[in-house]
Amino acid sequence: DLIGGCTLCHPEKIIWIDELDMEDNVHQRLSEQAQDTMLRPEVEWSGDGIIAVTAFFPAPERVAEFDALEMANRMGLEDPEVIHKRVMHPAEGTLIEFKGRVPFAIDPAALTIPETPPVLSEEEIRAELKAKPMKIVAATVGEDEHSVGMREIIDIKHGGLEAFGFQCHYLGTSVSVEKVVDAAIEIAADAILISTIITHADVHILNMQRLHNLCREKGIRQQIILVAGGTQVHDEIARNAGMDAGFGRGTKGIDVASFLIQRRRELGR
Ligand code: B12
Repeated sequence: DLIGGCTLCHPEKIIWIDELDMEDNVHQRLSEQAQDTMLRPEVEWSGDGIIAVTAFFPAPERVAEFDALEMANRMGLEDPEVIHKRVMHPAEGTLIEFKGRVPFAIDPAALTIPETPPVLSEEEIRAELKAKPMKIVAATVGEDEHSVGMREIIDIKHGGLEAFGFQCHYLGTSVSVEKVVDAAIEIAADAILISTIITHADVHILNMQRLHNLCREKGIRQQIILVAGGTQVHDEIARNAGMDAGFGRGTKGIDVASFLIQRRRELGR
């Protein structure tokens, strides 16, 4: 702390370079912004309202460029401009980045922001599992070969459930829902975790419903915690499809571990 804190912690230490334009300069913009509680995106300067969009067009460079500008107009962006273009393989098309200003600002105070689910500390999870172990059965279901996400959630090397002391039985990829339920019954699992990434014909929803219904038919639904995850899965659609919870992109092992522990407490086990 030789310099007494950085300019991120103490912005008053920043010495702004004076600009020549009396109407449009850093001081002017910052003082205007200080009064403003509305939120705008930014690209060039603080709260300038500009967004940058990346889009791929299956078209040659020039067509893609003008297509992007037309799209920006129809999106209601002001002063649209293409800022980057890259022809991929000519048979594929062109990657375009464009920017433009959104003609509105959002009042953050008027937003409805749901609470983030509580995350327990690693120590608390480990201690609870040591006192009362928990077994889970996991698989990617149906014809789903996307195993990376599921492995991230359970593997010890990714800080997954194994790292906290959960006993994980990973059955592999493209496993039928029936097989998953049978395995859970065989080892008296506390929870079933399925990964369902592909969404063609809403197969991810059908997989979740099938799991819930099968557990009911086999008489284990009351005792078992059902969790689904995947790129297009989120908590609401998973609960509507009969799961106890659903997890999407960016989920970490500790999020799922926290949920499982808290759900078991709620169930009074
Ligand atoms: C790698 C990949 C593949 C690899 C998979 C290899 C493997 N062993 O996993 C291969 C080449 C096999 C493949 C094949 C196909 N793929 Co693919 N694939 C991908 C890709 C590029 C990355 C997926 C990935 O690993 N992400 C990284 C992980 C960490 O993220 P994640 O999967 O989202 O997982 C996180 C969360 O979702 C969540 N989560 C996931 N599962 C679970 C489970 C639980 C219980 C919990 C709690 C949380 C959780 O936590 C994870 C960690 O944060 C995606 C595109 C993308 N960027 O997502 C397409 C993608 C998923 N594939 C897609 C498609 C269409 C296919 C094919 C059908 C293509 C084809 N026509 O043949 C085939 C299907 C094959 C099959 N039978 O499954 C589409 C799916 C579209 C859709 N919504 O249905 C995607 C989105 C690409 C696209 N934009 O079109 N694919």
